[in-house]
Amino acid sequence: MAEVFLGAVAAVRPFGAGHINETFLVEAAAGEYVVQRINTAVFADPEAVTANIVVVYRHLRGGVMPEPVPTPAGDWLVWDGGAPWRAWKRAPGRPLRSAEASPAALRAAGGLLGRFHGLVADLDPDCVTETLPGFHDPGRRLAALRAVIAEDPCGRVATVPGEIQMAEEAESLVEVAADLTRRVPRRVAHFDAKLDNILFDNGNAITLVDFDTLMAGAWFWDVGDLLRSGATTAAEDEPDLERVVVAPERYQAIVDGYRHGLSTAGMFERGEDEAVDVAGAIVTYEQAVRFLTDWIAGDVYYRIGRPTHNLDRARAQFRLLASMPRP
Ligand code: GN1
Ligand code: MG
Repeated sequence: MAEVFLGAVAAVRPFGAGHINETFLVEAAAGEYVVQRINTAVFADPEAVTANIVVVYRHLRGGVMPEPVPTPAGDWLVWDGGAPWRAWKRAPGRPLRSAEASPAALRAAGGLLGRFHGLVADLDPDCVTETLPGFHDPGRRLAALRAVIAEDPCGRVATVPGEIQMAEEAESLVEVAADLTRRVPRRVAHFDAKLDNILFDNGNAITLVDFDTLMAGAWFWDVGDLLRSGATTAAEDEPDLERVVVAPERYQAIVDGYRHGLSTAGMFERGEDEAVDVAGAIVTYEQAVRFLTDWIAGDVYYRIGRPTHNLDRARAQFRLLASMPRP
């Protein structure tokens, strides 16, 4: 498939750690490329996903985001084996695992996210399509959890009474998120701004990757995802729950970097400043609910690497929530 985009190809290997699409690193005559097979079970309208990416890429005029690569015929997507494929120039740098990221690196990551928001602040949110309706909506996610609990398709509800209780006990975050969502401006946002989606070079955060979820909505989802994934040294799926705790200096480094990045490149409007302080808790809660839902549903959404992967992920996110600053 890579040949359609790039001509002769020297080597192809699996790349990255995404849970949804399949990603490959491709060496071609002109350099290294990232070629991806888009999962249409999740992204039902890959043309719209692509259009969102192209509109934002053109607006940014280079920097912050890798360069999408069309085929020589000018197509962004090529269908093969029933799935759409696309290509990017490989951006320099690599993601840092949370345990490797110093507070200085986290400050840089926050700064990059803030700069990205500043750069898209003047882009009309109606330029991007809502490709995954209701994507960031803890109320909808909690409703989906309750529905799958009622159905219990794999008999797994009995394995997670404590986690279900935690999901219900933190329900107040649903209203906190809904209230903020009503008050803050609608923006262009990344919507998957976890640490894994930031490339570093020599401790500098240089590029954001994984723009499939570019949509219109509140910015706080992005800083919340960065806090969820970077404020602890533990991985998202850490089985040793003792390790899953927010380190205040890491949390603060992200918030400071983000505020600084935004203030140099853009600005906050109504409610956005206040939203930063609860964003980590909101996104951690939403993610915990999503992983728990997928565990009970029988691992139908996220790719898993071990049988209890979604259970481990859900437990880690609920544990993280316990030390995440919140109202
Ligand atoms: C998924 O595929 P990946 O790893 O980029 C998910 C995000 C979650 C993330 C958790 C479309 O992203 O929402 O936050 O896993 N993407 C989608 O790591 O659901
Ligand atoms: Mg993603």
